[in-house]
This record gives sequence, C-alpha cells and structure tokens, in this order.
Amino acid sequence: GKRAFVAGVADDNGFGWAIAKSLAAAGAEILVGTWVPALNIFETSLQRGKFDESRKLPDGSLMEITKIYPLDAVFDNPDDVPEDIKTNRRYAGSTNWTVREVAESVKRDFGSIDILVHSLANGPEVSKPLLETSRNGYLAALSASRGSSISLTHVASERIIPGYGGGMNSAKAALESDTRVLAFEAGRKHKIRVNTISAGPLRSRAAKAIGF
Ligand code: ZID
Repeated sequence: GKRAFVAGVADDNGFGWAIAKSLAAAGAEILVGTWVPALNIFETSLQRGKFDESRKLPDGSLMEITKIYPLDAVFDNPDDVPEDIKTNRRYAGSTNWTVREVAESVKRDFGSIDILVHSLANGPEVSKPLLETSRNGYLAALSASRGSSISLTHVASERIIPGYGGGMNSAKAALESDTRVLAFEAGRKHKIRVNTISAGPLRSRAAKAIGF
C-alpha cells in the first residue's frame, strides 16, 4: 500500500480530511500534519469519537490515522521561530513541528512517503482587501500557502474574487507558478509529480472565515 502525508487537517470539514478519506478508502496509510495550536482539540475530538461518523469509509470501516504530527508550515527550522511563538502556551506542549523537523520525524518513523498533500490555508488578513493588507499579512499569506506534490489552489489566482483578500490571490498565483516549476525540477531530478487542484467551493473552517 501507499503511504500519504496530508498536511492541513484539524477537523472533519476541510479538503484535507476528505482527501485523507479518499486515500484511506483506496488502501493508503494516512499520516497527518496538524497546525500546532489546533492539535489538542483535534486529538481530543478524535479520541472522544466526535469524528467517528465522518471517519466511515465506503466499506463500513473507520479511517485510521496512523500518526498525527504537530506542524507549523510557516517555519522551516527551529532557528526561524520567533520568541513569542516559542513561548506561546499553545506551542509549549509540542516539539519538532517545523517543516524540516516534521520531515525528519516522518523519515525516522516510516522511512518514506508516497504521496504528499498540502491542504493548508492561512491568510491572516484574508478578509481585508488587498489595498488594505499589511506587508506582514501579505507575506504570511504567501509563506503558509505554497506547497508541493498535491496542493489546493483557488481561481482567485487568475480572476478577481472580491472578498478573497490579504494577498491570498497572490499566494495562489505563486502556488500555481511554483507548481509548474517544481513539476519540472522535481520531476526531472526525483521523478516526483507535482500538481495543484482548483476544486469547487467547500464550506470548510477556512472558507467560513471569509463568509463563503
Ligand atoms: P481548512 O480550514 O479545513 O484547512 C486549512 C488548514 O490549514 C487548517 O487545518 C489549519 O489549521 C491549517 N493551517 C493554517 N495555517 C497553518 C500553518 N502555518 N501550518 C500548518 N497548518 C496550518 O480549509 P480548506 O479545506 O478550505 O483549505 C484547504 C485548501 O483548500 C487551502 O489551500 C485552501 O486555500 C484551498 N481552497 C479551499 C476552498 C474552499 O472552498 N474551501 C476554495 C479554494 C481553495 C474556495 O474557496 N470557487 C469558489 C471558492 C473556492 C473554490 C472555488
């Protein structure tokens, strides 16, 4: 069977959860990366059976998540993490959650993965028009929204979508461009396919935040 790592699952409403389920139904082993501040409530809800109904696969069995890794995709190394995050109460209980550390942990635990899904969204100023977006908000949107292998993009990269602000349009345009370049580079170098999906709208937590 294949092993998949799905980054960006913290409840059962988003694309990450739905993709994980489809992969599990197809026989894949599922690992997930969950945003550090959301980890506690996700693990607790899972343990208490809150997601059991939506864990149901077509054959009646429940999706198993082999391991949940705390992840903050904005930081590559511990050196990148600013003091206020390091000392933040919601981060204090977890370790090894920067991108490089998670990659190393997965490698140590499982050796390799076959499928990587990037299903993250974080535009802290997504509800502000681009005209009113701060430099920090804009850079945060670009920093969290780039990805590889399979990611989720938005039609706002090429068309004006009022309400999709904070630089998220730019983040998605960068994602699509990077997908093309990474498909070329990683394809030649490692035979890794890199794609992005522009799905229809889904009322996830991220989408509700901007009133979709
Ligand atoms: P979600 O809230 O379920 O997933 C986002 C996840 O990212 C959450 O679990 C967060 O905790 C996590 N996260 C945020 N920041 C970080 C971080 N720094 N490190 C680690 N994790 C973090 O929302 P979702 O399922 O909507 O989002 C998944 C992907 O789908 C994102 O890339 C979205 O941009 C993309 N997407 C979603 C929609 C939609 O409808 N939900 C649309 C386009 C793209 C869309 O709105 N026509 C009209 C509208 C749309 C599509 C077509």
